Amino acid sequence: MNNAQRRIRILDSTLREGMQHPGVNLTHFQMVTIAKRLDAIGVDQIEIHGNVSRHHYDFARQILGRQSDFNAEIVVHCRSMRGDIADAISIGAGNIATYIGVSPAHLKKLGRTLEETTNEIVEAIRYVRERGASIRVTMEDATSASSADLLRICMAAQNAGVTSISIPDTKGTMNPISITGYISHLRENGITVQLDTHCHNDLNQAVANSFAAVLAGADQIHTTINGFGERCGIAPLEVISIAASTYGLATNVRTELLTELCNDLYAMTRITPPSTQAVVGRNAFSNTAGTHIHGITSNTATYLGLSPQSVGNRPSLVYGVLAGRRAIELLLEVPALRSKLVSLNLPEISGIDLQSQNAADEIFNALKGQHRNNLFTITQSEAELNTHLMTFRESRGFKISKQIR
Ligand code: HCA
Ligand code: CU
Repeated sequence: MNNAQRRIRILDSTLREGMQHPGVNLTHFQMVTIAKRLDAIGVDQIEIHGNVSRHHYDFARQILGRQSDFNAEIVVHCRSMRGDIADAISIGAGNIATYIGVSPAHLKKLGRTLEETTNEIVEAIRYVRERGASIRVTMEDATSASSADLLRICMAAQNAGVTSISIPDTKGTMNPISITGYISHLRENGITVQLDTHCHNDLNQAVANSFAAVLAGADQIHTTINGFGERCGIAPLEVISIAASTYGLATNVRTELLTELCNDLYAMTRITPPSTQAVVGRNAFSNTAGTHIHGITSNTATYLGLSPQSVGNRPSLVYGVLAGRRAIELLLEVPALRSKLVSLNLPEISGIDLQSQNAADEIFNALKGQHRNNLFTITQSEAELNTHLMTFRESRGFKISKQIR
């Protein structure tokens, strides 16, 4: 499929799903800050809680009072109940998202039949439309219902005038093939309204499932910053947005602002960022093994498939027991890196004359004698690293090959 021109929409739910992440407690000031940053970064919709608590309701009132300051639409998430919907509309909500369980387990929990639930959905749509607002209906636990039941209930919602429908993988048990089956079945059988995908990450498939859903016909992906949310969270904004452009799908997201936004949310919540986090993590662009550093000193395209700069992150070279000779030669032959090495004042290599003929061998042996693999790290901006690599290649008389994209 050629997706070159296809644009997908992003709904960010950090201020709703993300608030359900253990340890995330933000003040109104912090929540407004996040909302503004999400708006500046270019998401299409920002989802918030309705009257789930006094704290959230007061925030909703505050943000809805300033909707004209936002390019993104503000969507208020609430139960499929008149009271909740009325409360949201009374403080200015123009976009309502109601959720109601449609799987056998959820119907049992609510003590309702599928037909009764369908009637409630239709009633909620009518109620919201009469009040001039738009309505998304979330078919909670959709991926545990049968495709046939899901189609029936979505068709009833579409006929009642729903604006969009969310098909969440509430328990995170889908894989790209099974979620494709659900979305394709809806699209092939007359569901034409906007479809949202909201994939939980319990099996680490949230990103893959979100793209599978989009390729099968969904229009909008739900994300949160850092993937925050219930249990293992949902698809992370930072990965979805850069992956979209890597896969040839357009979004409005200014990806170069992602790393800072993700780090700022960690700082606000005092949650420790995992070093392995994709795209924005500390190690997302670090190379450690001698073979890797050898690769990128020849051609950065060998081991870096994304540009750190495109997501606001920085590349780094981590030196330790696995550092190869080439990695050490790079340090010695590029003046800026050599002075960096000197300034580190490492006991492991103290006493080695860096100007001597066999300095590289001596450092190599000294590092090999260690067992740690993070004795020191050279972190650079992408431009600086590229310049260093070029200097190095030139000093060795290499043909200048490709830089980091
Ligand atoms: C919830 C459930 C939900 C809803 C998703 C959506 C889910 O926490 O209320 O509204 O699209 O995962 O099913 O987050
Ligand atoms: Cu969810």
